[in-house]
Amino acid sequence: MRIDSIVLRELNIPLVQPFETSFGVTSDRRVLLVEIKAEGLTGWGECVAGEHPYYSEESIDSAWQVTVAELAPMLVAADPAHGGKCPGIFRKVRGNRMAKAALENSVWDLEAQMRGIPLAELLGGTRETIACGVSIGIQPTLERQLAEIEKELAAGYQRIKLKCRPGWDTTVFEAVRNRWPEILLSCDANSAYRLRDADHIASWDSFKLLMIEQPLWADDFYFHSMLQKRLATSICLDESIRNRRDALAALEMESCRVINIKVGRVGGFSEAIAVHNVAHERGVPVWCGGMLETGIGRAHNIALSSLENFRLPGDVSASRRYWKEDIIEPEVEVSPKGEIQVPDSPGRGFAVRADLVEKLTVRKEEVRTLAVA
Ligand code: OSB
Ligand code: MG
Repeated sequence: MRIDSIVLRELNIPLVQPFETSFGVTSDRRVLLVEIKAEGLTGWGECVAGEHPYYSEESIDSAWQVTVAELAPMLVAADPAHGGKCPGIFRKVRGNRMAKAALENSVWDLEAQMRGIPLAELLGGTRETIACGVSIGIQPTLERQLAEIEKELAAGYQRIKLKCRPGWDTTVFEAVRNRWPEILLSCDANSAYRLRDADHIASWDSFKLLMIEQPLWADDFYFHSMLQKRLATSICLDESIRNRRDALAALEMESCRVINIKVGRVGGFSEAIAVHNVAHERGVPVWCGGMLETGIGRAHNIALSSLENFRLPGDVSASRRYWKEDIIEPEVEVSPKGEIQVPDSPGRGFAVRADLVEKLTVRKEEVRTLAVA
């Protein structure tokens, strides 16, 4: 495809409510969007890097820099025919996976439009609906935590994930299990524990959690494998899995029994599909993680979640949980059964509200192609 321009934008948007994890609180999102114009069409991508390099090494500022200086010029020069070509095009640049994913995903988005097929179909997805869960941030009080869960269960969500850390764990799980003995319940520590906490973590087996997400270091497989041996509950890895090889290593070492796939964390749709496939071949379920995305990243997550091995409810929730007004139309809605309909129209299936995007933009930069004589 002949790329005419790549536009980067930073949008500032307040979350409907602050989101607290073991690594900090987010109240206002700084979102990096990329817009690729080619052959009269526009592909969109969202860079899921955070405001700070806390979840991973990347931040939206590092992603902006590497996109403008390295990745966007490489993409323009390569003239990609297919989203799957992007990992090869970007290979010289180490890491920076969230920056790469925003561009690669825009190319897939464009390609689906060019072919006139849904993005989900282009990715190889088969599901017509996807199962949804919610990730609930650490709350100021236990009462508030219970009230949040009650609200999300009433909305139909199929799985509740609680953010936890030392001091906000056992008491909370116990109160939740007493009130709701049967719900699908999981927790996510975002690396807040150490192997010396193994007995403490093993005591959660009595709560019948669906999984414990990323209890130990963000770059670890080995100690997770030691911990997994001491637990009845499955470990799910998030931060540790950067690519297909990591997934393979983690499964070979039995560091986890479930994998959270975030398309930004693994560098784009190609690698996300590869992680999905390697887990599928080994009978290990995956689910789609979230990074407090706007509608663009959310639409891409929905398409990805339509692949067969996304067998557990994801952190792909309704627009209204995050934003007063989302930047796509229609907004993402979750049915009373806790499902999202996978769009069957061409491309991402959600229109981008250009006026609103423009209004929320605080920084913009265009990478233009050199006119070829
Ligand atoms: O670890 O899954 C995580 C949000 C930001 C950074 C890391 C994580 C999360 C979430 C939120 O859990 C998921 C969502 O988008 O609702
Ligand atoms: Mg996580």
